[in-house]
Amino acid sequence: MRIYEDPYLLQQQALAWRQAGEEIGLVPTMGALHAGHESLVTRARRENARVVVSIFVNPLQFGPDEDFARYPRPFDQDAGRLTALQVDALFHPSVDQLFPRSFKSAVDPGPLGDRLEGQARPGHFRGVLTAVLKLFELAQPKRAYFGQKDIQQLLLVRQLGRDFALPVHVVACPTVREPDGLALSSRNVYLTAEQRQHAPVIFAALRAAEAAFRRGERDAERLEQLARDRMAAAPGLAVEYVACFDEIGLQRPARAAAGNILATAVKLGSTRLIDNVVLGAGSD
Ligand code: PAJ
Repeated sequence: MRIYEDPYLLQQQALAWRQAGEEIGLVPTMGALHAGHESLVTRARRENARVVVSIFVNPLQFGPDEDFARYPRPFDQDAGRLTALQVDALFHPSVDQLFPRSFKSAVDPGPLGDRLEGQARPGHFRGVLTAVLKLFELAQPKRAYFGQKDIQQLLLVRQLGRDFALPVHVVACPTVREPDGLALSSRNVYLTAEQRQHAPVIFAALRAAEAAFRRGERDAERLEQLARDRMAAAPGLAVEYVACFDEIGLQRPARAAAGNILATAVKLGSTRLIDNVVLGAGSD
């Protein structure tokens, strides 16, 4: 595995691979890699001649009061994991290399970027899409891999691809979980032992609402309330939102239907966690 810090060296390598007819799979990450990230990399390895993984804690997508400075950055450990997964190129630019002072443009995600996560985190998706578009241009992927766990991000990257006719197939990968259901996240390390003990209620609540859907409940608001009630019992957990929405307009459906998403954001102490399930796809 070769490590690239200079964006233009990575781009030259990517263009050379493409010219040689080798398809590139890209897995964008912010590092602190866990089995969720690894599942994306493993899939990319299976489906492409070349695999590029980026590790870049993107300052553009963090709010002023968020955890940019303290976001975990265990780079050597991450590089070791990626070597073992037979990644061809690890792209690890500095902030100045990717977004130098001369950088002025930004991708406007449009109205869907202001809903849900975007409402809670103003400017977040503008920062995400700006970084993702630049990563696409540098790594020249045929396929790019994104986790279902960040469902709104996945949908907005899909929209970016469609809107700008990007020649990239955006591949959605299922959420990888701990045995007790907690979705893997680089932010789980922030949880105290007690918070960690209560965190599985997030997925349990979503799954309970999803089970109600499969038993015939079609009132989207009632599904949301069911999940909220289930989480209310957990000490120290504050629900930011529970939202049932369709994959296209991110609007609450008049009647919930299979394929709709039930998503939540909660705070356990100062740690913000998100999760979601697809209605009609659950198991219990
Ligand atoms: P990061 O949070 O590091 O996540 C990188 C990718 O891993 C995302 O596509 C995310 O959805 C996926 N992922 C995270 N946890 C997962 C899990 N438990 N199961 C499956 N996939 C999971 O998302 C970002 O970084 C950034 O916003 C980025 C896209 C890199 C742009 O800066």
